[in-house]
Amino acid sequence: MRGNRTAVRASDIAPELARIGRRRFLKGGLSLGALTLLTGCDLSSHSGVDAALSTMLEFDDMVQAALFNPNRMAETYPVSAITKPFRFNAYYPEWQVRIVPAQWHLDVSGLVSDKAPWTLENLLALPQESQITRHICIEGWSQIGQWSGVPLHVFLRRIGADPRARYVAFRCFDGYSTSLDMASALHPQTILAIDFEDAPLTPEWGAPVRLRIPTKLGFKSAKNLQAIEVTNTYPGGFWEDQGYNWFSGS
Ligand SMILES: Nc1nc2c(c(=O)[nH]1)N[C@H]1C(S)=C(S)[C@@H](COP(=O)(O)O)O[C@H]1N2
Ligand SMILES: [Mo]
Repeated sequence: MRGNRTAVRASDIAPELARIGRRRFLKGGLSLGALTLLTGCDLSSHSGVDAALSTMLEFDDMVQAALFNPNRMAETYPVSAITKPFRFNAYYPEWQVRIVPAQWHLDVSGLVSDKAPWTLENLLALPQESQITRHICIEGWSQIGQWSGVPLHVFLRRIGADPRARYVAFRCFDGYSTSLDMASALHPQTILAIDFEDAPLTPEWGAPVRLRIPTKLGFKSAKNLQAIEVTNTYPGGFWEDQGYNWFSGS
């Protein structure tokens, strides 16, 4: 991140602006680029938001740097930047968080040569990587966290996934789902996270394994994974099926 833009967060934006952005984003199926351009236009015609304009423009830059370009790396941060306390989000309240099923394993299906399910132990035996990145929720807030786990490209190669397949779909044991294009799935910062701040993920943060993809909006970072499928059939997802922009990152 450049200079004074480091401090800009989605949460700095007036709720009013965030609402405009979200509405357009949801209803229009816009890319993030188009969304921010349009919210920029909206800003100038919307009364009472002039003071927030420069913040919003900087937010555009932050989002550009973090999300727009799938070939670029998302910004990484020092340990001191980690957000405390970390914010929980799901389509249900925190008290409804489901515990990890006994006999948990990660199912693998579709265009892969090895469909054997994975235990946590098997995943921990693969190369691990740690990253401190910003998680940006479409609701208009962001936070910096530290996740460690197996780079998804390592896992996909290990199971013999067809890299020419279009999609990688994720299903979670809380009923959630999402999907990625193959290029984003293979991005070096896309990981199957197992640890959160150097301790095993707890159920609310996605135990035992969650997707963590800093080049996309937060809803793509599926928690509590149950199954991964490599496919050419558009998989959609929980929020995608309700109108969230599918790509949500560039
Ligand atoms: N399984 C599952 N994963 C999920 C969700 C969910 O409801 N269920 N919500 C998504 C959304 S919208 C966000 S912002 C992040 C929140 O992650 P956090 O609780 O670690 O902050 O999880 C994402 N992954
Ligand atoms: Mo989110």
